[in-house]
Amino acid sequence: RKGSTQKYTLDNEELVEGISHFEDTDELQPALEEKPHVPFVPGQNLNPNGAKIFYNLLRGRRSIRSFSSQQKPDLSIIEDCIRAAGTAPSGAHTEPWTFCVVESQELKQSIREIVEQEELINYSQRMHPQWVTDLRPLQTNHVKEYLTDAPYLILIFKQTYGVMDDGRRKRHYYNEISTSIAAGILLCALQAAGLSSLVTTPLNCGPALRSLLNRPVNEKLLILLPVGFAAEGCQVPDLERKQLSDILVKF
Ligand code: IYR
Repeated sequence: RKGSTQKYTLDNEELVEGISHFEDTDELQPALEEKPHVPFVPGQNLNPNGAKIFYNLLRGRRSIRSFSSQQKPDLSIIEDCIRAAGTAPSGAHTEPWTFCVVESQELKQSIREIVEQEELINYSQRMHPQWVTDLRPLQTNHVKEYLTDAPYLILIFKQTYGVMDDGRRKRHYYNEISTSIAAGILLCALQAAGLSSLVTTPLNCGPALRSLLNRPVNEKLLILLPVGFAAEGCQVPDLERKQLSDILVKF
């Protein structure tokens, strides 16, 4: 029965006050169709320096907040990056992600209005004073010019469940971590394509942005990612990254 309390469940199965989204029927269906197993073909890129080359690419990535509104990469490049993101592993291969690419200036303006309205309240009321203090080095505030300057906004939604052809809901295991991994691969692909981005998670804006884009209720906004080229004179904080010895523990 829909609405019954589930005994056995995972953290991320979207329980609303103990009420499951899923029908409690006897009928079980595999998330993945029965498929034959085939021999694994390892990647052909056997360059032992591959990881060093990859690191050298990624160490140059910076989050930027000042985008050129003049220069616009081809949409096909964005598509290639999202294709790469879609190779991410996911719980039971449910691929629980949707990437919305916005290039309409009008929509970007509407998104900016929604975000700035909430961010004004976030900065002045919702965020702990320590949080606002911690952000000072980043020189951020509620004004988000990048939302209308960046040529593309990619809104990454996690699908909290899927909907099958017959209308029944399908469990999307680990949908948040799966979509986050896909987002990480997207950042790498954008960097490889010479593009810059800014990972943002606008507090309290998810439902309004989801409605604006006419996305279904099973989709929850995870990341709003402006993408493009840095504006001339774009500055970034002079940050350093942790050393390998600070992040690696060997046993
Ligand atoms: N979402 C707000 C505040 C903010 C929070 C964190 I944590 C940052 O690393 C940066 C900003 C904003 O986008 O301004």
